[in-house]
Amino acid sequence: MVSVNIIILCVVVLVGLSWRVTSSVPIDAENDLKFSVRRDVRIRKEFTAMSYKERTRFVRVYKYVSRHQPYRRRFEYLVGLHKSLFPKVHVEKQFFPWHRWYLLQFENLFRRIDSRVTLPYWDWSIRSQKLWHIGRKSVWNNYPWGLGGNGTGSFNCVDKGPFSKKSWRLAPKSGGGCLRRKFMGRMPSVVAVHLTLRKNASQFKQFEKKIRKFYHNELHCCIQGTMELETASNTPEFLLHHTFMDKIWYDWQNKGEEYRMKLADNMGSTVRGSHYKVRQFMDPNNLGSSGTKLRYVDPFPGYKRLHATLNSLDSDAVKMLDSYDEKSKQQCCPHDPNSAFKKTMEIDKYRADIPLEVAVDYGH
Ligand SMILES: [Cu+2]
Repeated sequence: MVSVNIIILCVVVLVGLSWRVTSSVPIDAENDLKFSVRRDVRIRKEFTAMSYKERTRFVRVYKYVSRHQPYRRRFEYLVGLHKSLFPKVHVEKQFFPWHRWYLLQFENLFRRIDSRVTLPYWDWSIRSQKLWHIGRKSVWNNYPWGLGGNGTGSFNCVDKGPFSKKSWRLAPKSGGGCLRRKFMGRMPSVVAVHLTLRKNASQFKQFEKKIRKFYHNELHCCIQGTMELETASNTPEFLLHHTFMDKIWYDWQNKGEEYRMKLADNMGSTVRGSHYKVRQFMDPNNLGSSGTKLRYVDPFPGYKRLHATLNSLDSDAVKMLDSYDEKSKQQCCPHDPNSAFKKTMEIDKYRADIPLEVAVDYGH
């Protein structure tokens, strides 16, 4: 009789325990332990090459973390960090390593919910002509595996999809309110990215500048809205864009040993906002000296072959393959001081409008 009671007690305790585990971590808790051995290799894939299931998982975890404590506290801290360190981490000596560290912080946070999640990247260069295309497979759609689409109305609020103003909002630190987008322009193609990757180890400065000041800035400007602000890291597209910037650096680093640890500045300085040294976030095979490895999967199987083929042509011939003219004045980021000033005024107007909009739309 005693043993039957013990068995019943054990069953009750076990059921209770398993309920506790699944209820405290609502998404895929059982996989957290099962996949923990893979934690030290971060395989990042191109968003549109991922299955709908994988994409949905990312979107769900992103939304969960940004809305629920205790994860939300960390999420908002990271958003605030990008804002407060903004001028310091968008300079040559910090840009690459700092953002590599920063992306990893988000990834680590998401993996506390589901350890199968890694950050996706968006290779906008392979569809530079159809950047804002809304479709089942595109980044932009209203399915559970999409990031929604363009903003509408006078505030350019995203009003449909997983990040619609009804189902998701920005952190108070970012002014609260809806996610804003106002798509414009287009981006350079994979041919331009190829020419950037061609830069040799002694041309690090040019390589880095091209990515930071052109590719990086340009997409922020072309999406406009929330992506133009210092609180841009409050958007899912920020992660997809920056992970792509990191992937280009990764591809360049993998060209050879002499590329791996290239940085114009000394690598002994601190990765801002962390206790790491810059040199600890250079090597994709040993992030933070923790043994964690970074792996980017190409957007399609022939990607390396494409670059090898382009490599066999001289750069003038390659340039002719790209219809995007870097010297044209049609870029999204304003270059002449007048339009840059106008843009700043516009952004300030956005900022000023935020509290009103929060009050009108959400009632708190
Ligand atoms: Cu940034």
